[in-house]
Formats: sequence, C-alpha cells, structure tokens
Amino acid sequence: APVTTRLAITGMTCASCVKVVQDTLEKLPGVLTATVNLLLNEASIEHESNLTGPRDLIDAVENVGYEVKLVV
Ligand code: 9UX
Repeated sequence: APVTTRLAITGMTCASCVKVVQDTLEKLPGVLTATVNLLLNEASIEHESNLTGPRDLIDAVENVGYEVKLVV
C-alpha cells in the first residue's frame, strides 16, 4: 500500500528547481505522486514503500544538488 513521505529541501530558489526535484522524484520506481512546495521548501511523496523508501527519495534529491531532511 502507498505511504506518504515528507522531505524538507534546502536550496530550491526558483520554479525550475521545483521541476527538477519533482521530475527526479516521479521517475523513481513506485512513486505515485510528488508534490513540491517552493514556499514551504517541502516535498510530499506518495510511494509504494516496498519499491522506494525514504532513503531512496532523499538520496535521489541530494544527487541533483539539494540538501534534504526527512520530515518526521
Ligand atoms: Mo533556478 Mo534552481 O535559475 O537550482 S533552477 S535556482
């Protein structure tokens, strides 16, 4: 069943950043939706946890150049 993970993302400063992060997340296996809020510096991801876990989400966004923390 899908779960929702929230990430706090540092370093997004324009709308293109939002698109980069959103596209990065949506390409991961098992990700159903990825919503990125530029004002809140936060992403909310619905994903199948057996295919992609929070660590995978964090690593993917870090790898395109942002600083990421899990919102707990
Ligand atoms: Mo905008 Mo984001 O010009 O890394 S794409 S700042």
